Amino acid sequence: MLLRTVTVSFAVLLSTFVGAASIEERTSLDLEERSFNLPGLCLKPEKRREWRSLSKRERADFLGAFKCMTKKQRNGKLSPVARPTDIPPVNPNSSFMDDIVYLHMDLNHWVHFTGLFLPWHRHYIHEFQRTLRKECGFKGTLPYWNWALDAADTEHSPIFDSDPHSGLGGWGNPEDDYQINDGALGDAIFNYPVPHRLRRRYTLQAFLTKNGSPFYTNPSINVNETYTQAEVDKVRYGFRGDFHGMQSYLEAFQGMHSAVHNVIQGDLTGLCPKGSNVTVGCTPGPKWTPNDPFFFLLHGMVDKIWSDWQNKHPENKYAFEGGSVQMIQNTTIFNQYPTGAPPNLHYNSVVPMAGMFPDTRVKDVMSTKKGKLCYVYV
Ligand SMILES: [Cu+2]
Repeated sequence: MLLRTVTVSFAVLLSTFVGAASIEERTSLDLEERSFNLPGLCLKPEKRREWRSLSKRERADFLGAFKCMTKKQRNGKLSPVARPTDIPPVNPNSSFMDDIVYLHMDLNHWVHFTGLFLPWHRHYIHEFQRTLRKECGFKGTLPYWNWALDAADTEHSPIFDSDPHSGLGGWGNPEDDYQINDGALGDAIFNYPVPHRLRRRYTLQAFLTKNGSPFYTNPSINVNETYTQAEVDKVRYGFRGDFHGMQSYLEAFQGMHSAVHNVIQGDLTGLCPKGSNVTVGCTPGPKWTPNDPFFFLLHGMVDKIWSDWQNKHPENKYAFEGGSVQMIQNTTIFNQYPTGAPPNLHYNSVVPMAGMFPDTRVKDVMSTKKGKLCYVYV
């Protein structure tokens, strides 16, 4: 018992230094692995597979469960914690899925461009999978989208499939606010920021649409230049021991994560539906992006890249650092703190889920094969 107390205190002490640790110190944090002491054995990890390697039936299972969530009653557990002023209030006439989306809206400023980005989205999509199973009978495992396969010609990728049961649907109708009307979710209603159907608009020069924002220093590039296989490999095989560098590159305004959100536009990039604007509770941003099932496939890929990186070198495995305060007021301050300003996060920092899912701690999601997580990407 005494030994356990000492180990835990040591872990806490050690973890408080993570933010400012040098590479040598970070490497020494591998020691922490031994004190994680997570319950549960992961002998048979689940396999998360690329969308196209799923059978038609497996795709329909995922999309059917997703659709079921959009029709299911709220469970009453949503309890916003960050309460930013730039999102609409909770809509009592919304769905269980809408509450899961609201959770992402509520925590937008805490989980993007901070050290929580990777751990939070790992936990979020894992809990979403668990909820799909529990609430809507999902039998499978969360799929991911290897966007590099589609970098050359995203517009015509077979992943945009119209099948009413197994298809993710295609691009939206320009005459109708780019709302889609095909695929398994073509008629699903999403209530944030205002009730609407999913919208998608293929946009190769999406950075040009940012209205001269100084965060887009090279706005005329085609977004697909950033999510090629070579770019993906640069992240997962580079940045040895450098969590901060790896996350900064992956999450950059003109990096692959942002680019993939932006090439699809519409809900996935957080645009306001037609007819809504600031006066009816809509300011655009990475808020209701989980409306689109592509969000979960896309973040599966982000998580896979992190996982591949973690498995590449021993010093990557438990590397973690980052601040808790998003700094996107201007480019100068952002360039200083692309993954958040102090107070710094550490292994024991809370990964909040606003009542919808259980909160967890960073250390609980540092490995995909420890504690409550037990999966690999294939
Ligand atoms: Cu997000």
